[in-house]
Amino acid sequence: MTGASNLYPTRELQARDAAHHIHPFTDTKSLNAEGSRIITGAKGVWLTDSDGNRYLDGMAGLWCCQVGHGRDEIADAVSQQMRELDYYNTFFKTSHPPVIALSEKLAELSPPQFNRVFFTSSGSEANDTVFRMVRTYWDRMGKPDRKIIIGRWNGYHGSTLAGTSLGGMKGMHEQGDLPVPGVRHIAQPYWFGEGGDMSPDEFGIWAARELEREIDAAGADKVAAFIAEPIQGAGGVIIPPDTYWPEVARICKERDILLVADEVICGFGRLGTWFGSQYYGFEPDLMPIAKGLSSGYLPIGGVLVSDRVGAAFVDKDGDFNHGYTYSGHPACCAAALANLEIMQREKLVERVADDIGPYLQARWKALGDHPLVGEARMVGLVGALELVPVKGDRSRTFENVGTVGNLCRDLSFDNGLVMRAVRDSMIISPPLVLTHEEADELVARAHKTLDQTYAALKRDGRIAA
Ligand code: PXG
Repeated sequence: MTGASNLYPTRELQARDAAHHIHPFTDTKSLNAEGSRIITGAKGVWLTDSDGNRYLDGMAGLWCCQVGHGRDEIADAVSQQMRELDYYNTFFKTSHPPVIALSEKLAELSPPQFNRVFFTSSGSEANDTVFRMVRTYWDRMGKPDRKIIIGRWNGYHGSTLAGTSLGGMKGMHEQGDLPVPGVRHIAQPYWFGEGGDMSPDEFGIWAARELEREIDAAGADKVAAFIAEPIQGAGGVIIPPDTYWPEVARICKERDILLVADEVICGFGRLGTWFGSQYYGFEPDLMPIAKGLSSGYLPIGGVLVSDRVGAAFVDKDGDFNHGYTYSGHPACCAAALANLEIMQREKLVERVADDIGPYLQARWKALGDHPLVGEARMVGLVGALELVPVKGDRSRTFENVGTVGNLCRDLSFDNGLVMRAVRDSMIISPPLVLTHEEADELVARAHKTLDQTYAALKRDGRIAA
């Protein structure tokens, strides 16, 4: 796979990286021994590394690059904005045209109950905003006892203190003595891994009623909000049974609990709808967003605020003592506007619903016939393959969970396809501009990778020959 030109001295870059750069979510010692992969360019759905190898970017960067890489239109919009107004803040009674235009655009694209947005630079900051906003909401509504926020085990809401706390990643909680007080977690709607003998529909109801049990145990008058991703991304593309979301929505409504849909991954077309909550047909009170908002070209996130919650901040007196230097950064807003313009012009959301979504889903789900795959699932353009030691037996997992996933991920890279491993499942979330030919290529490379992983496991005796 090595290309003809090698403009970049890979080993030297790796050595400098190892000497000075601490990577996120990484065992730095072992990475430095191995050397990082240096990505030097990207166009469309393709990445290039410092040795000239090409990879199909099956993860759209990190679940974010909806419109594909290297779009001049976004680069031009940012460049022009920086020349006109590089930076100014949105504190102290000031605003500027790009933040006004983007606020208006988001009100137009989001469901009718959303007419306002609070900007951040990331999804984590969006969830820190949610944390303070829901508690402040109830204070202002005269119910200061409503403080508990409920999240889910294996949910992901970012890496800041609030994001980590709201998320349910135990390995993250251990580092920093989290969660902060007042956060509780319930079971996730992960039928393949945790559904036992229940049917998916029965399990969906059971998992939703875990919320009911938690709220009622705490006392509804003590609970501020429930936060969840419509489909869990980082947790392993956990697609809930169809019964789950309607039941969660009923439970929150009956008890007057604010419902927060974390749309950082599911938003901006990933499920073939502008927002994941629309795919599942429920109406959240708050929606944290990031990633696909700018396709990752520049960092920007925010919280879409419903009229209900907005009333406590817009119609009542008093500062909301919260904000970031880069809330509504002009260049980031310009990137987001250019990105949304492309998404609308190229009808990318409709394309995921009616064209490339169904096309890739059919081929991805066919990988479920592979002897190594226990389940192949996909909604819109986000999917997972559960790798299992014994096909047909959901109760069996590989020893040393994660090692098979990592092996498969490394082989996938060697085959020129970026898939992400979560435990022993393989994840894809490709750019929404993926063509049919590229989808065929993606599936062919994934298939080859599964064959190689299977053969390696047989050789090692980890799977019956
Ligand atoms: N909410 C959700 C649902 C996310 O997926 C965040 C919040 C935090 O966003 P920021 O912009 O602060 O990263 C995320 C981010 C992975 C991975 O390995 C996933 C995310 C971030 C980094 C790695 O799957 N999701």
